[in-house]
Amino acid sequence: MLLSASKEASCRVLNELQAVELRLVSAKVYNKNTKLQYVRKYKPHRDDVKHLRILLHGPVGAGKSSFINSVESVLQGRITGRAPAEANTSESFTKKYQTYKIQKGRPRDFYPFVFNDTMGLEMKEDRGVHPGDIKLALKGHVKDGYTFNPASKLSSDNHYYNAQPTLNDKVHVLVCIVPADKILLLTKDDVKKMKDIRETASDLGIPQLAVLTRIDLACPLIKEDLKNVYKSKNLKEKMEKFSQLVGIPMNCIFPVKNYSEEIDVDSEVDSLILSALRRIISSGEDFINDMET
Ligand SMILES: Nc1nc2c(ncn2[C@@H]2O[C@H](COP(=O)(O)OP(=O)(O)OP(=O)(O)O)[C@@H](O)[C@H]2O)c(=O)[nH]1
Ligand SMILES: [Mg+2]
Repeated sequence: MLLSASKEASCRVLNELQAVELRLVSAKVYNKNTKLQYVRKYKPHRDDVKHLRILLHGPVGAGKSSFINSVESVLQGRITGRAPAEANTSESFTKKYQTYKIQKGRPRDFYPFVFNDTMGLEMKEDRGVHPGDIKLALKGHVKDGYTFNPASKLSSDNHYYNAQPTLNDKVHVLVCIVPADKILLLTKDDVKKMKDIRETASDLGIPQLAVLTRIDLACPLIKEDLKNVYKSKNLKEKMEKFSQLVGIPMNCIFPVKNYSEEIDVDSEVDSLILSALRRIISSGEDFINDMET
């Protein structure tokens, strides 16, 4: 009799626990769907803006190209890979300035935001993107297909120089992509280059955010389970360190795990990418609404 009463009690506790777990899972799904809906429904308020232009910059191998592929994978619900990404290169794999659009539904129907992929920042004089080119890109002066030349910035007589950029050619959000596992390896010069680009963006009033990639490689707890992202002290310390170095506030730094080796999309991976994307879009939208022309 006693035994069955305690059995009943433990069954009740188990059921309650399952109910709590179910509520947590549905809250998470709801949260992810809310972010997804925001992105799906987004349309620039201004009629003269066809799309938000999001410029990615950051160290070599940080995951810039992978981030574009990851956003596309989240929005298409399957792993895609148009922006070539490369494992283990000491030299930047991306050489060309390229705009990436993401298909929304039918062919030629695209999301009203585009990404510009750039070559990685590298300190050696003759390697890596010239910071002057990033500054020109911010103002819309660089045309698609331009091959970065680390030795010198794009000159105004070059075929790829856009002398009269429209509102759609200009950059509306600058995103610094940084690898969480290499924050401690950033040199003074790396930081100086990033700050310098940031200052130019600030002068133009362009909002700036940071995406911290490779969080799975930076913290074993996160590698074990991505749900640990907000529990990881290790990651928090790295975010704080980066925030101090470059001057980007903590609430403008988004940790993500890019799709790198997965063959299927995953809800936890999607959720972090969508948090970053939603904020990128809302910052860009605020900026274009404040712009005069
Ligand atoms: N595990 C893991 N690997 C990642 C992540 N993001 C990127 N990678 C890997 O890191 C490597 C470099 O990624 P890319 O996307 O090519 O980096 P990039 O910034 O475009 O590099 P460059 O074009 O060479 O400047 C690739 O092998 C990616 O698969 C991540 O979040 N987690
Ligand atoms: Mg790249």
